[in-house]
Amino acid sequence: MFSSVKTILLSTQLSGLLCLALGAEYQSILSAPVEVDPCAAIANKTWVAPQDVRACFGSFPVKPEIKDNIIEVVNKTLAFHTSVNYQRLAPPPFDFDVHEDVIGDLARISSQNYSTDFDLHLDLSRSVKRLNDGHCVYINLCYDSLFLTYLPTPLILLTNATGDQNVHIAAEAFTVASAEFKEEIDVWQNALPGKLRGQLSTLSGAKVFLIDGKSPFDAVNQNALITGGYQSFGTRQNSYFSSYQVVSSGWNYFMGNFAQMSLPLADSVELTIQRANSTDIETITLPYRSRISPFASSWNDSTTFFENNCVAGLGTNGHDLYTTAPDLSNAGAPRPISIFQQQPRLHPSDARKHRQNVILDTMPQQNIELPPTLIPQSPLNESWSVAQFFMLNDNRTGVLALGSFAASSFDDFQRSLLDGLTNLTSKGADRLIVDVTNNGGGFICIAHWLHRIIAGPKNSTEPQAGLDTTTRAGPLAQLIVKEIEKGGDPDKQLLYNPTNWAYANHTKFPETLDWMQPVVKKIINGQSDAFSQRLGNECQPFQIEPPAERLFDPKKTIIISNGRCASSCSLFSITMSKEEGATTVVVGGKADVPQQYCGIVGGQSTDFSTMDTEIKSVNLKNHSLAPPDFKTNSIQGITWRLGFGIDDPSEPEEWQDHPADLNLRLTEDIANNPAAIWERVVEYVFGD
Ligand SMILES: *[C@@H]1O[C@H](CO)[C@@H](O)[C@H](O)[C@H]1NC(C)=O
Ligand SMILES: *[C@@H]1O[C@H](CO)[C@@H](O)[C@H](O)[C@H]1NC(C)=O
Ligand SMILES: *[C@@H]1O[C@H](CO)[C@@H](O)[C@H](O)[C@H]1NC(C)=O
Ligand SMILES: *[C@@H]1O[C@H](CO)[C@@H](O)[C@H](O)[C@H]1NC(C)=O
Ligand SMILES: *[C@@H]1O[C@H](CO)[C@@H](O)[C@H](O)[C@H]1NC(C)=O
Ligand SMILES: *[C@@H]1O[C@H](CO)[C@@H](O)[C@H](O)[C@H]1NC(C)=O
Ligand SMILES: *[C@@H]1O[C@H](CO)[C@@H](O)[C@H](O)[C@H]1NC(C)=O
Ligand SMILES: *[C@@H]1O[C@H](CO)[C@@H](O)[C@H](O)[C@H]1NC(C)=O
Ligand SMILES: *[C@@H]1O[C@H](CO)[C@@H](O)[C@H](O)[C@H]1NC(C)=O
Ligand SMILES: *[C@@H]1O[C@H](CO)[C@@H](O)[C@H](O)[C@H]1NC(C)=O
Ligand SMILES: *[C@@H]1O[C@H](CO)[C@@H](O)[C@H](O)[C@H]1NC(C)=O
Ligand SMILES: CC(=O)N[C@H]1CO[C@H](CO)[C@@H](O)[C@@H]1O
Repeated sequence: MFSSVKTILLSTQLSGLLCLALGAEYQSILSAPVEVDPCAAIANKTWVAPQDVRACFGSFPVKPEIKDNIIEVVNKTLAFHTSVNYQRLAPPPFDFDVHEDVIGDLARISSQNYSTDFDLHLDLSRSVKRLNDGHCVYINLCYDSLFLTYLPTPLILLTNATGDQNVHIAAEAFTVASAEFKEEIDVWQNALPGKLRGQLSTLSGAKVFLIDGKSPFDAVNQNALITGGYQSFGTRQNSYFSSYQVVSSGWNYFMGNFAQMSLPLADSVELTIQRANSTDIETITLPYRSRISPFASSWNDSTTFFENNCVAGLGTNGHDLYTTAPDLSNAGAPRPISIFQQQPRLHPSDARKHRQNVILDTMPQQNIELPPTLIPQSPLNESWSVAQFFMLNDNRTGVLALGSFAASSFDDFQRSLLDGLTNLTSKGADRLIVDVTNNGGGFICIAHWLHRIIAGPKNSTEPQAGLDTTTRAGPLAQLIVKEIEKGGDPDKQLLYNPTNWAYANHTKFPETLDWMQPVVKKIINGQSDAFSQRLGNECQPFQIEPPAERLFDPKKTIIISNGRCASSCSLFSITMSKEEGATTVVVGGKADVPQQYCGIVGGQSTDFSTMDTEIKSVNLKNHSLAPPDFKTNSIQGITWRLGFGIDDPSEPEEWQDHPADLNLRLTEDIANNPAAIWERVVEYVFGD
C-alpha cells in the first residue's frame, strides 16, 4: 500500500495533480494506525537512529523514468570528463587501484532491478566512486549526507616505542565528541556496559584490537574500497582515521570515515579494546547515531521529504546565460555543488571568474573543532582565513598551514600569502614548511602563485607555474566551440570561449578560433578518444606583481600532509616536488603501504550544471548528445581539464607516481598536534 502511494508521489506533473486531488484519501491511508510513515517518524528531529533513516530512505520505490533520467544525465555528462577511458585501467603504480569501466557499469545498472530507489543510489554512487577520482563523483542530496552518521570515538593509527603500529581511539576523542555532540553524548554514555556506563571519557586513547570481531585493518581496507576520492590505496586507508585541517574559521577536526559516514549504513560497532592504564581486554558496543544536515529542508512526511529534498532545485541544472534573467537563475545563491566542494564558500563572482580544481566529497566539511590544546599558538598577524603563518621555536623555520587553495576573496587570499611569507623571511625564516593536510584544492591560479612566489622567477615558474592541460574533445564539446566561434558567446562568458585559453607556447588564443580543431586523437586502453590541443599558461601575468627574488629555497621547503592533498593542492605540491626539489612528507599511514604525497591532480574540475549552462547558452540543449536536465536533486562532478605530466610530459600527471620522500610515523606525543608534528619533521628533515 505504501509503495503505491510513493509511486504516485514520485511521478511527474500529471500525477502531482492526481496527488492533490486524492490528497485527502492518501492522507487517511498514511495516518491509519498500522501504516507509520517512516519519514514522518524522523521528521523534525536532530538525532535519530540510522535504521530509522534507512527506513525513510528505503521507502521509495524505483521510478523507471527517474532512474533513466539519472543514468542518461550521468552518462552524457561523462562525455565531458577527461578520464573515462584512462580510468578503465590506470598505468602502474595505480593499476590495482583504478580499473573501473563506468560506462559499462551504467549499462549494468540500467538493466538491473532494485527494490528501492536508495539501493539504486548506492550502486550508482559506489560505481562512480570506484573511479577513485574525487573530481568525478555522483551525489544525490536526497540521501548523501542528508544525515551524517557518527560515533564519538574517532580512530588514529599510532606507532609505539617498539615500532609497531596499532589502531587507537584518538586521545582527544572524548574532548571532541563532548564539545560537538553535547546533546547526544548521554546516549553513548548510557550505551556502555556495566561499570563502563557513563565512562565514555576513559575510552580515549584505548588500543583497539578488534572492530566487529575482526582485525582493525579489515575494516580500514573495506572502507578503502568504497570511500573513493583518491587513487592511492594508502591515502584511502588514511581517510579512515582522524586528522586536522585549517578552515576559514580556524582549526577543524576531521573525524575520519570510521566515526563519520555519509550514509546511515551501520547501526553499531563492536570494539575490543584495552583502555589506557588498564590491563583488561574489554568488548563494548557503541551505537552509531545520525544527525540531520544543516542543508536539509524540513519535512513532515514522505511526501514533503521527497518534494523538499529529492527533486531538482535552484542550481541543479544549468541555464541559458543569454535568455535567463539573473534573478531567475541561481546567480547570487550558492550552488548545491558548493556544499560538497572541500573549500570555503566562494563569493559568486570569484567562483565564476577564477577557475577551480577542487575535490568533491559526499561529506561536506564539518565545523568540528580541533581541541584548543592541539591548536598551534601565536599565528603571525598576516594569517588570514585558510592560510595561517607561524615561526617555529628555532626562529628559522617558517610554517604556512594551508587548509585550502580557495578562500572567500581571491584577491585578499593572493595578497595574504605574499605578505605572510614575506613577513616570515623578514623575521629570519630561511626554511619553510607548508602543511597541506586535508587540503582539497581550490583556485588553480593560487596554486601557481604560491609556487611562483616561493621558488622565484625561473623557467619552471614563468610563464607556466602549473601544468599544461588538455580538455576532452567529444562531439558535443566540439560543437559548443563551433557555436562560440560563430558568435554564440558574445559576452565571453563560457568556459569553452577561446579568450580563456592559450596555445602550448603560452600565447593567448585569438578571440575567434575553433580551438578544438584539429582534435588530438588517442587510443586509451583500446578505446578511441579525442582531446583538444595542448593548452598553455592561463594564470600569468598575475594581477599583483610577484617578488623579483624567490622567498625561500625550494630545497629547504617541506610539504607535509596525510596524503589527502588534492586538485590545486596537487598542482602546487607536484610542481614544487618534481620541478623544485621540495621535500614531501606524509604523516601517518600504514608502514608497509606506499604513501603518495598527493592525489587527484586533474587540471580543472567542474560539473554537470556548468556543462549544461554551456550547452543551453549556445542552444544545443536539443542535441541528442546533450544531457537532459536532472529531475532529481543530484550533482555529477567531472574533471574538465587534465594536466600533462612532468616526468612524462606526453601523458597525464594524474596517474604518475607521487611517492612521499618521507613517511613520518605518528606517535602518541604528536598525533593530531600540528605544532608537534612540525617540530618532529624539522628534526628528521633538517637533522636539528
Ligand atoms: C522542528 O520544528 C521547530 C518548529 O518549527 C523548528 O524550530 C526546529 O528547527 C525544527 N527542528 C528540526 C531538527 O528540524
Ligand atoms: C551511454 O552513452 C553511450 C554513448 O556515449 C551509449 O553507447 C550507451 O548506451 C549509454 N549507456 C546507457 C546506459 O545509456
Ligand atoms: C526487471 O523487472 C522487469 C519488470 O518487472 C522484468 O521484466 C525484468 O526481467 C527484470 N530484470 C531483471 C534483470 O531481473
Ligand atoms: C607495541 O605494539 C605491539 C603490538 O601491539 C606490542 O606487542 C608491543 O608490546 C608494543 N610495545 C610497547 C612498547 O608498548
Ligand atoms: C594513565 O596514567 C598516567 C600516569 O598515571 C596518567 O598521566 C594518564 O592521564 C592516564 N591516562 C588515562 C587515560 O587515564
Ligand atoms: C507538512 O508540511 C507542509 C509544507 O511543507 C504543509 O503544507 C503541511 O500542512 C504540513 N503537514 C502537517 C501535518 O504538518
Ligand atoms: C599583532 O596583532 C596583535 C593583536 O592585534 C597586536 O597586539 C600586535 O602588536 C601585532 N603585532 C605586530 C608585529 O604587528
Ligand atoms: C627566538 O626569538 C625569540 C624572540 O626574538 C627569542 O626569545 C628566542 O630566544 C629565540 N630562540 C632561539 C632558539 O634563538
Ligand atoms: C630550465 O632552466 C634550467 C636551469 O637554468 C635548465 O637546466 C633547464 O634546461 C631549463 N629548462 C627548460 C625547459 O628550458
Ligand atoms: C604560438 O603558437 C601559435 C600557434 O602555433 C602561433 O600562431 C604563435 O605565433 C606562437 N606564438 C609565439 C610567441 O611563438
Ligand atoms: C528545442 O526543440 C523544441 C521543439 O523542437 C523547440 O521548441 C525549442 O525551441 C528548441 N530549443 C532550443 C534551445 O533549440
Ligand atoms: C608584522 C610585520 O612585519 N608586518 C609586515 C608584513 O609584511 C607587510 C608587507 O610586506 C608589511 O607591510 C608589514 O609591515
